[in-house]
Amino acid sequence: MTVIVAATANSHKFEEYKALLGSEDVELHSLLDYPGYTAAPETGTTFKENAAQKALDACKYCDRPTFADDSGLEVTALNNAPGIYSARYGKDDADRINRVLRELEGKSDRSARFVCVIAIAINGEVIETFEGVMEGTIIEAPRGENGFGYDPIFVPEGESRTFAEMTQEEKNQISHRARALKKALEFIEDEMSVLDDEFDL
Ligand code: ITT
Repeated sequence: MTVIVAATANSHKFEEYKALLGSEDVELHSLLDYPGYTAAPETGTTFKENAAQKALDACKYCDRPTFADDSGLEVTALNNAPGIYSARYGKDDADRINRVLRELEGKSDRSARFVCVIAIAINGEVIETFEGVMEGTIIEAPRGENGFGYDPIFVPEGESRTFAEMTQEEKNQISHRARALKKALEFIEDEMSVLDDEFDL
């Protein structure tokens, strides 16, 4: 069975990937399986740059096909903040959520989107990146216990519940992460024979 590394130390992301990839013929490791590895600080200016850097660094260290996820929440009325700074917007999830709600006070446009970019690296090379987006709305106060991060204040388009009020399975049907992964899997399926020849997977 092929071992693939999900270059994330975020256990919530990893759980979502495990569920999404459950039927694929792969054994999924996360960075928590490589305790000697410390991810470098994120210095990119886009999700794509950060995802590529995370995938490349981890691929070189783990010597396995690797993918990384850089993701975050873009709020239209906040000039798309917190964006790539989503994980660094406060000291913990509650603090980050409160900051977004505070900054949105008095603003009528509450539209937002979650963005996820997945980068795939094989043999010390970034092969491709894939973006998934889920549009939605920021509500006035958090609702729900599931998920992680900004899920309790985000209602995806066409839904009345927040991501945190949905089961993981329901979130995984429509999330930015699932959308990016679907594109990545389609690419791998289309290019598998080329990748296999080139990289001897
Ligand atoms: P890794 O870099 O180790 O993967 P991280 O949490 O630092 O973990 P990012 O730099 O990509 O990852 O930051 C993503 C942040 O964006 C995450 O910590 C949440 O605050 C937010 N976020 C991303 N996807 C989310 C989701 O599905 N639901 C809620 N919040 C999410």
